[in-house]
Amino acid sequence: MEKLGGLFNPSSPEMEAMADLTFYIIAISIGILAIIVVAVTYIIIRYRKNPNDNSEPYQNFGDLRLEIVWTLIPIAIVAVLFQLTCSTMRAVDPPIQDHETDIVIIGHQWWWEIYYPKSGVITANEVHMPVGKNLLLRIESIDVIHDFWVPELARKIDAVPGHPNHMWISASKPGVYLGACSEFCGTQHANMRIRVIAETEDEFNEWQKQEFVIPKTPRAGIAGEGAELFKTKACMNCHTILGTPAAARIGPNLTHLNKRQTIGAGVLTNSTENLTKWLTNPQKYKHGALMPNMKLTQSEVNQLVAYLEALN
Ligand code: HEC
Ligand SMILES: [Cu+2]
Repeated sequence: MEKLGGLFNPSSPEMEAMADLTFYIIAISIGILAIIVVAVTYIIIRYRKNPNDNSEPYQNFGDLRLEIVWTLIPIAIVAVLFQLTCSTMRAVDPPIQDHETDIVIIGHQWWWEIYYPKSGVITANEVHMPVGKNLLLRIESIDVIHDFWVPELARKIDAVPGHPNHMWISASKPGVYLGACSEFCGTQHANMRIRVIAETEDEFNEWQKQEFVIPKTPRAGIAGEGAELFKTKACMNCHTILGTPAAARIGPNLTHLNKRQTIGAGVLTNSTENLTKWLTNPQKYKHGALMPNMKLTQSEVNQLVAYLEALN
C-alpha cells in the first residue's frame, strides 16, 4: 500500500496554507486545554475540604467583571480563528476571473477522463502537469457524484453531473502524487484512483507532444490482427484510438495506453502481463466495472495486447 501524505506532506502552496491552518488550530486548542487542566488541578487542590473546618465556604452570587472577561476571551479566540480561516481560503481559492481552464477532469464510474482543452489531449486516470504553475481545473461528471482529491496538492472537490466546479492545483516539486475518488459512487468507488505526475515544463511539453501523435495502425502480423479484432469485437463502441474510426468515450482513450503507469484506474500496474489479464477478464480484477468480460480466446487477447502495445 502506498501511503497518502496529505496534511503531513503538503506539496503545493495551497496545501501548505491548509496544513498551517490545521496546526494553528490544533496549537490554540492545546493551549486552551492546558490552561483549563492547570486551573482545574490548582482549584481542586487549593480549595479541597478542610477537615478542621466544617463551616460553609464563601458563596459568590455573580460577578459582572468576571462575566465580561469570560465572554470577551472566547470572542477574541473565535475572531482569530475566523481571520486565519479567511486568509487560508483566500490563499487556496483565489478568484478565477477570466483565466481559461487548463485541465478538465471528468468522473466516470469508475475511472477519470482527463482532457487538456488548450491542446486537445485526452487521457485517463493520470494527470500530467508542469511543476510550479497554478493550473485551473474544471471538474465534471458524466454519471453520478464523484469527488476529486489529491491530498498532497489540493483540497477536495465534488464532480457533480451537470454542474462543473473549478479549483486551482499546483505542485511545488516533481513527483507522483496519489489521490482517490472521495465520494461514494458505486461498487468500484475504492478503485477509482488518481495519479498526478508533476514534471518539469520540458518533460510536460514532451509528454503532451507525444500524446498528440496519431499512431500508425499496424497492418500485418499479430498486431495487425489485433487491429482488426478491435473493430469487430465491439471495443470501438466504448473506446477511442486516434487514427481509427474508434471514437467512443464510454471507456478510457487507449491511443497512448502504453505511456500510462496503471490499468483500470489503479487496479493493475501497466505491463504486458497485466494487460493480458485485464483483457482476459476485467471483471476478475474490477468486479462490476463497466467493461464486460469480452469472452475472448487466449489468442485473441494476445493479438489485442500486441495491437495496443504497437500504438506509439
Ligand atoms: C461496454 C463498453 C466497453 C467495451 C465493449 C470494451 N471496453 Fe474496455 N473499458 C471500458 C471501461 C468502462 C473501462 C474502464 C474500466 C474502469 O477502470 O473502471 C475500460 C477499460 C479498458 C482498458 C484499460 C484502460 C485504462 O486506461 O485503464 C483496456 C486496455 C480496454 N478497456 C480494452 C478494451 C478492448 C481491447 C476491448 C474489446 C475487446 C474493450 N476494452 C471493450 C468499456 C468497454
Ligand atoms: Cu467514487
